[in-house]
Amino acid sequence: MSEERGDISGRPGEREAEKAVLVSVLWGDLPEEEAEESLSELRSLAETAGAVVISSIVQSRRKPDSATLLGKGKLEELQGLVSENHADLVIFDQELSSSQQRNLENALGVKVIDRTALILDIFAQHAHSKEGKAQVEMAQLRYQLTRLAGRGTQLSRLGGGIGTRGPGETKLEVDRRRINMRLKTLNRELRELTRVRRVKRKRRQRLEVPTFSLVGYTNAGKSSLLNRLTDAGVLVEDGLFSTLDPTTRRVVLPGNRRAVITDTVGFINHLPHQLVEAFKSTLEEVREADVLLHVIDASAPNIERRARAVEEVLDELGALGIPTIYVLNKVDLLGDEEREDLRRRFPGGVLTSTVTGEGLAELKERMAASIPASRIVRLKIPVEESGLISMLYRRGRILEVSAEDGFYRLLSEVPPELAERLRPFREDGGA
Ligand SMILES: Nc1nc2c(ncn2[C@@H]2O[C@H](COP(=O)(O)OP(=O)(O)OP(=O)(O)O)[C@@H](O)[C@H]2O)c(=O)[nH]1
Ligand SMILES: [Mg+2]
Repeated sequence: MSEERGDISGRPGEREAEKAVLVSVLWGDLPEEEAEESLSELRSLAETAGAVVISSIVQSRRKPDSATLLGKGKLEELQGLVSENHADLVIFDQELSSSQQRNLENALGVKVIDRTALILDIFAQHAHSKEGKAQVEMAQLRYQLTRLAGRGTQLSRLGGGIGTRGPGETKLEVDRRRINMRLKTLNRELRELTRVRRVKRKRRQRLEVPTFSLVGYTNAGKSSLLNRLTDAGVLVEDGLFSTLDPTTRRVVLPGNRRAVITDTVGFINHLPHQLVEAFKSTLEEVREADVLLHVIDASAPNIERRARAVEEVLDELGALGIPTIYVLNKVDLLGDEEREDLRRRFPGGVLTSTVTGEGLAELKERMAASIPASRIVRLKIPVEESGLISMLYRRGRILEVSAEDGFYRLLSEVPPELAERLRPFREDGGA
């Protein structure tokens, strides 16, 4: 993470990184390992948002305290930690109701946010396109609306920073009437942007270029993979949610098969549903793909659980039935035994590394094999149709060519959709 990113505060002049204490309250029978992993993920999220994590507290209870989530003793411990370390903010791994948040802020005298607000904040900082910004702002405002009751004064008393920042340099709206007005405007803007995106996609679909969509947990290496398979030059970063805006690039697969690959926003456990809702238009790209490349960070802990989290979001998007290639990435970080184990657990997967280039050729082969096979056609094309000839060179493979009185005779391997378009010129009956 760069110095600059750590400094973004949403308020000019405010340069100090915020000091945060993390809190996780467990109840029911959540496995300890899962809770620990969740807390370490919360730490990465907090750091991505620009905070410095100074301490964390875990409490197991039979059931959560309805007023403050934490029990009385732990709350006192937390008060101590906050005042000793001059913490600026407390981040809960579990969702807080607005009254719990208010009670906690009153007891602690600092800003208190939950995991959802933290993720929304990161999205707000990483949104660049007009569409991305509108989507994030919409998600944030919807989240604000559900917890506005009596919190307006707190927000201003406890200052700005993480949890109060909107996309760009604006501070989040806290007034219900103004939020509703803003939501109307955003809705209108997003509808128009969705329309434009659909038109573009339709154009691609008319050309019948097969589409691959990169999906996966955040930080799995989706953008790195896009960069290695094409020359996209998409931002790659060791932080969470670096990519929000979808990027689509052309790729040439073995056999000279043309396709496009789309990179998009990554997923995470407990991805705020407001975000999935607001990003529906961006995520339509995923639903419309012919094949999904599910990228998995094979060096991460508990990859099955992460894969499941991704599949839950895919399900929500109606994209679960799309043929999928599992891409087990970052294998440069694994030993031989771990690789073997991985092959057993994901029998159909391709092991890759965007660092060493391992597995990328195999992945391209697999991608080519996953789209409809090309056809061999015999053609007789008038020499004036030079456009067609050059298209054949671009999109297919010429196996034989000869010229005779004003015609070219060709034997060519072409993708199925092109075979269809060449029907009038075919000498093999066009079957
Ligand atoms: N060791 C290793 N690191 C990798 C590999 N691929 C990507 N990375 C690193 O993993 C981090 C995340 O890579 P990205 O390509 O930004 O991941 P992403 O899935 O696009 O992440 P988001 O857009 O944030 O969801 C970066 O620090 C990359 O350098 C790999 O094959 N091996
Ligand atoms: Mg990315």
